[in-house]
Amino acid sequence: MRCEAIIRSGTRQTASDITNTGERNNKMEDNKLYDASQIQVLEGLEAVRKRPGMYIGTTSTQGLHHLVYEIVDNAIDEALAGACDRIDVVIEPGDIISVTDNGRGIPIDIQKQTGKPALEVVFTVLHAGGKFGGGGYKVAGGLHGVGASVVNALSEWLEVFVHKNGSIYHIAFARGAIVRPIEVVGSTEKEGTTVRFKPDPEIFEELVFDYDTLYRRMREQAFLNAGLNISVEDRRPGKERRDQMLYKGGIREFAAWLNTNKTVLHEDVIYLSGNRGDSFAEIAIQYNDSYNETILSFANNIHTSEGGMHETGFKAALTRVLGDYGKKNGVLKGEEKLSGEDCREGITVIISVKLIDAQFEGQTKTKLGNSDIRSLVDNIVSEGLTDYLERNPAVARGIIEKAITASRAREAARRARENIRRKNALEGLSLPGKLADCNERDPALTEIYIVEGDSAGGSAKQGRDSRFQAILPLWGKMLNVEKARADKVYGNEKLAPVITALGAGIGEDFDPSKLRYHKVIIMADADVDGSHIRTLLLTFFFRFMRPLIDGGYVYAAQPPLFKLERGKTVRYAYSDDERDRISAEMRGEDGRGRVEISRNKGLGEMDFHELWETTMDPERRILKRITLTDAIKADQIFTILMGEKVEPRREYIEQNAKYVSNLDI
Ligand code: TSJ
Repeated sequence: MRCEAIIRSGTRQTASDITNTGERNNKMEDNKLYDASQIQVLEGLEAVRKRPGMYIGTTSTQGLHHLVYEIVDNAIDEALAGACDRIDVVIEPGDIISVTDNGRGIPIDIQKQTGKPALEVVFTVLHAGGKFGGGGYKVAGGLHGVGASVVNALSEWLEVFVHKNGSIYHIAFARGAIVRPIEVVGSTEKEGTTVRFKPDPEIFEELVFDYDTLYRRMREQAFLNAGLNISVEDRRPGKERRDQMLYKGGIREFAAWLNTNKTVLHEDVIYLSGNRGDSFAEIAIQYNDSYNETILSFANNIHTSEGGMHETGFKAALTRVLGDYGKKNGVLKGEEKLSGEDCREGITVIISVKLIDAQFEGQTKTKLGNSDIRSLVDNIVSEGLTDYLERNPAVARGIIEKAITASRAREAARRARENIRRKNALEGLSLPGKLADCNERDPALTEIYIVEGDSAGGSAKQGRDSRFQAILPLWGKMLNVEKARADKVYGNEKLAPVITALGAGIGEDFDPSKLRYHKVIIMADADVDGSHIRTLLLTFFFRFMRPLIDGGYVYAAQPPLFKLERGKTVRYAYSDDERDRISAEMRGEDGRGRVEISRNKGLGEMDFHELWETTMDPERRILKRITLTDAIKADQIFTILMGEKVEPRREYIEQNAKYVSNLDI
């Protein structure tokens, strides 16, 4: 497949050579021709080795994995042509990759234009990616649309076995140059292609493949290509693993899989598809009862994370279809209207389009620019979804009611925000009663400790430096943010004081320049309850005050794990290692006597002096800055812990039983 394009660019090179060398049939001239193109080949691949970044983006671990995608994409092209139905990817010992398909085998016959076997041309002629002619859809080959020759140029060695016409053909290269020309090495009844390669340590900073990275990518490709059997196997010693993926339902199964652990509004995944000319689009939709929207879109099997015309067409049609349905069936009253966001609350959608000549735009070239795809997807969804809703009134009612509830909740949230704004304007900022504020007014110099429990709150208030440290104790019932819409969050007795104390608003209104403190420190015990409150706050910040996390304003205080006493000397340790080191130090002072070591019982049981010394004094404390990754992790744990599904919760607790001793949920 890919070699059609390669051969075509080879044609172009040869054509100019022909004008230079004159008569084509002359044997000597033919050799010259061969030499000339050979030189071009080497120059081409040398360019790849000189500037690998231009061809694969980066020589980091990401670039390393990109090599595998390039090869696999070629095998997927064969599957798209209907000529193969299985692809096996193996990480061999020594981080060698092998990719095998059961397609027709790369052609080995001599190309008239180049005088070389197609198999050789595929791996030695650098071709520009992107435009592929001929029948069928061509994957534009990962991020940059370049092919097998680039992988070859960047491999210490690469070899290919082609099973075809009853024979096994073999060819081998080193850093892009042929070291063994094509020869028959055996006989076979099968057909297919195997490519084995070892990435070049002269090029890549990192040579170790990550199984999960490859596995996830291959799983995605298996979802996108219904009926294609893909396996991934790790044969490195100690890492042995194998996964086999085959999704007969394709993107229907993709959508359902994304909704695992969620409560779905309708079991049946809505599947719509259609084509116009050479373009094909398919859409799979399944709503769940959450408030999140998950839209994954693809063009020619490439994830378009910046969206583009296919997503735009989908969103416009969805909003229109649900609005029309609501009006027609009298569920939308009077002036009531559904916004696009209302219609997408709780939706999980996969949009996959295949087209010739895909235009990738945007910052990371992951935004589909072909405008005719917008109307194609819009038409498919307009007609197909309207029809589906007519035929499935129960599903239709579930979806439309969810959108209407979303619309009303959004309106209520807007009013609640207005109220807070108006109240603040009238009364000035009325701070929560339990907040012990600091004296300093410059937010850049101040910090707020958010503390669970009144007793720890009391010690913190006594122990703090009130010039720049504020304390906010939390009390009241935990709110399940997973199940709560914005309007509930504003009024929640546990979270409302946090919102007012921080002073920067919430949701769309959140404005970090209004923050009253530039350090927001969560202080909780190192036990299960502590981790619960940390998870709650991080999830809350993640969902409703995202810039707070992105801006690096959030920290976790680290109370010491151990207290070490010897006579009148008291010291604290924050890790096992530190405990052992300090204990040895304390013993070493006069060689005799015991060091009393106690596990720290909790914030509430430290007196204010201890709390200041160990956890609050900027000179001595340890603060952990919370990153987006921490917050995402918290959010996922939260979904599992607070969501309605019992099974994933049980699984999570079982898996983490060794860390969590008395989880009470
Ligand atoms: F990337 C690659 F080129 F190295 C590569 C190509 C890697 C792997 C694993 C598979 C392939 C590949 C190419 N599998 N199958 C093909 N098929 C062809 O190249 C092919 C076969 C037959 C015909 C035909 O017209 O008969 C045409 C083509 C393009």
